Amino acid sequence: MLETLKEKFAARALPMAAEVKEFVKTHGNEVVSQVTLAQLYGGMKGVTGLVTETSKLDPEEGIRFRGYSIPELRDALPKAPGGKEPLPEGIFYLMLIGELPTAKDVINVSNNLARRAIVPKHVFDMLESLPRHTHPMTQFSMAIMALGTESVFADEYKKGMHKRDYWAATYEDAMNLIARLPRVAAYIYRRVYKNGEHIEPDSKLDWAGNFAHMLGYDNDDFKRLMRLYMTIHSDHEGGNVSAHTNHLVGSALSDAYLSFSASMNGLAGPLHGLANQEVIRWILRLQEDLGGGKPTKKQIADYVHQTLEEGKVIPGYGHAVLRKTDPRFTAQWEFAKQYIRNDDIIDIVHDMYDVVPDILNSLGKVKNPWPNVDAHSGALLVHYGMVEYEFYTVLFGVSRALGVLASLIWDRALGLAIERPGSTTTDLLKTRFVQ
Ligand code: CMX
Repeated sequence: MLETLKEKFAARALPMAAEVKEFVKTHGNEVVSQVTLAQLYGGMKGVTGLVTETSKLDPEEGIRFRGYSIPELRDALPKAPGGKEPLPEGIFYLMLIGELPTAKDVINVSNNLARRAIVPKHVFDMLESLPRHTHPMTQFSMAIMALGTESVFADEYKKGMHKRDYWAATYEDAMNLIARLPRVAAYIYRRVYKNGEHIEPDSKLDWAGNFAHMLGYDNDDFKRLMRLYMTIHSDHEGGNVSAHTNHLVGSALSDAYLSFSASMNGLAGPLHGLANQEVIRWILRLQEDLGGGKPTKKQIADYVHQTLEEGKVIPGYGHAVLRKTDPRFTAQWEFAKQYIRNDDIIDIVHDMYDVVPDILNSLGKVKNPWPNVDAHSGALLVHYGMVEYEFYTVLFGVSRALGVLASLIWDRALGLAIERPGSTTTDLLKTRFVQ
């Protein structure tokens, strides 16, 4: 009989939980990382303070999911029939199980998600009660909270579940949530921008293909883009704001809906996921200021200087960990090369790559002058007609669910403790270090 995903996970994670317990018992006093005073004030960057099994970020090379880089995964993960881009169900399987899936494994995940994809009516009713101009990320986060009425974990906890069963209830919540998010996100998009003309799901399509369909973009290239987009945005190790928030809130045994909604509130910040809308807003304003058309590199450089003089950041550039061009940026550039010709906004994104890093370097303080994932994604969406940039972070959020919810299941299986770092005060630090 075919092993289900849940059984496969249990077969892998439960023995590992026992190993980890032993590992901590034997090596618990080893020092992993030290903290300087500057790091206390500087967002703890460079301090290894978390365990996240699903992916690991290297500052020079970028993200690896269970050891596989993005170019390797574009090759190795199963594709939709006739397609060239990986199916995101595959990266979810990889992050959860730790091994590359077969095509059959991916179909099983796809079918499993399709069966779970029913969104209760009260979620749509709640969305309808909000003003249409409510930011899509706020609507998204609130809809996730409304979906929480269905939490298996909260229900079982109330009934007195044993802690060895936490992971299984979290698995159910995570799968239900991943299954339902595209429907909720598409509903928000169609409600806000398409006169509430909603599109029924097509359960024969894969998870990302169906998402594209419900958004109202049925052409094959957009479906390809969604598969790539949902794959590359899914995870970025554990310390970024959305992943860390999900883990932190989840560590209090808040269910997956509470944790993931909190995670999305972090993603909605302009220094994190909202940067994808800010990039397009920045480019559109530049075009508008110049009276339309394509700016020269000199005009782009002038606008970059002006933005910096106004005390703002250049969205899509820089990173807290990466020190090279983000491979997620490169994957999108390659997609553009493969599928798109003659597009002004994409040309501007590419021209910015020639202009921005030197200017940021010249400031002498920016640690990474290179583009991140958000520098490119909006331009691809605009190309296919999705110009409503305030929606972009919702797409990022749907994808991010794959990584952070796979991690939450692992957190529960490994029995990770409530997170509670210590804090201190400036006075105490001064007393200690200033003579
Ligand atoms: N434009 C202008 N200044 C920048 C900059 C940028 N793109 N990136 C960094 N800097 C500045 C910082 O604001 C900081 O200035 P102050 O010392 O005056 O406060 C200085 O350079 C040092 O910052 P850093 O150590 O290089 O960067 P951080 O780790 O503090 O911040 C990040 C990282 C991503 C928040 C920052 O690079 C930034 O604001 N980028 C623009 C927003 C963006 O694209 N965010 C998306 C990141 C990817 C994602 O999470 O989705």
